[in-house]
Amino acid sequence: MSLETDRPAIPDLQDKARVLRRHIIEMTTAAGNGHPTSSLSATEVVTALHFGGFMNYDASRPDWPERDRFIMSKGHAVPALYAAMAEAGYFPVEDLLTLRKLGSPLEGHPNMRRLPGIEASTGSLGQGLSIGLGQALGCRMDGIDARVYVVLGDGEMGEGQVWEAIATAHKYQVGNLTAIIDQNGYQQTGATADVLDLTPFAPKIESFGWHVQTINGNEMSEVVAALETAVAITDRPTAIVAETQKGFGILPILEEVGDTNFHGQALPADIAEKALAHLG
Ligand SMILES: Cc1ncc(C[n+]2csc(CCOP(=O)(O)OP(=O)(O)O)c2C)c(N)n1
Ligand SMILES: [Mg+2]
Repeated sequence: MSLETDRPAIPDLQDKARVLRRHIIEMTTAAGNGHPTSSLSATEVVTALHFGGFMNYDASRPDWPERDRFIMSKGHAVPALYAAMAEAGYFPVEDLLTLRKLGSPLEGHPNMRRLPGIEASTGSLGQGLSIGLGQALGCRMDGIDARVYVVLGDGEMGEGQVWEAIATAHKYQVGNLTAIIDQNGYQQTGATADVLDLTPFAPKIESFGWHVQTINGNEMSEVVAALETAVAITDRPTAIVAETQKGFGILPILEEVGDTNFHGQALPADIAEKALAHLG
């Protein structure tokens, strides 16, 4: 998928996001483990990047030097990425159901040594933006015109290393790096506001010299518009603060269950069935 002239219509991207959401629920429920709600909040962003004509990649050549890079820094949300990779043709869609199974390269957190197309092994939060910064600088040094996209969690933003990367990206005026913060309001143990409230993110990141936009990250048209703005900026790093909802797409089901964070657990089979029916 490449070239912005190929950009699909918003309803088509919304349909693709629904396909990814179904995969996310099915694979985590089959695994009996995983982070469906963390994956669901980031689904519009992952969908727009992979299928909206933003990322230039070739699934048959995962190591193609000219490719754009995607890093899921909040590595536990990798089911969203696996779903996109399967739909993009990196591996068969049926393999999604091997998530977290012994021997499968679809580990609970992304492993670049085992699954071609994974750009960084993440899961220990806070490291992905530094890795992405290194890759963006590497591309620049090699004369490769590629962009690096990094998705971070709002809880993850409490890691000091993220802010070191933000400062350093400004120092080198890294214009081919885009960070997307999935501000879903929760982290592992509760509301991000209660654990460590760093909102609003935009003025803080802006003060480091970045270009920052704040959007509704579950509204596909806003995600596409923000990415269009970001890719047009090449003289400094860009961030998109994506205000999202954890578990977006199946919120009424989570409300019924009585847990709208529902962190780090798969939906039991009967609830997953309801969630899939709700998604349509
Ligand atoms: C360095 C580190 N500390 C703690 C954890 C455990 N952990 C896994 S997910 C998570 C919450 C992350 O919250 P957020 O970044 O907001 O992501 P969300 O699940 O809300 O998308 C934590 C603390 C970890 N993976 N890495
Ligand atoms: Mg969060």
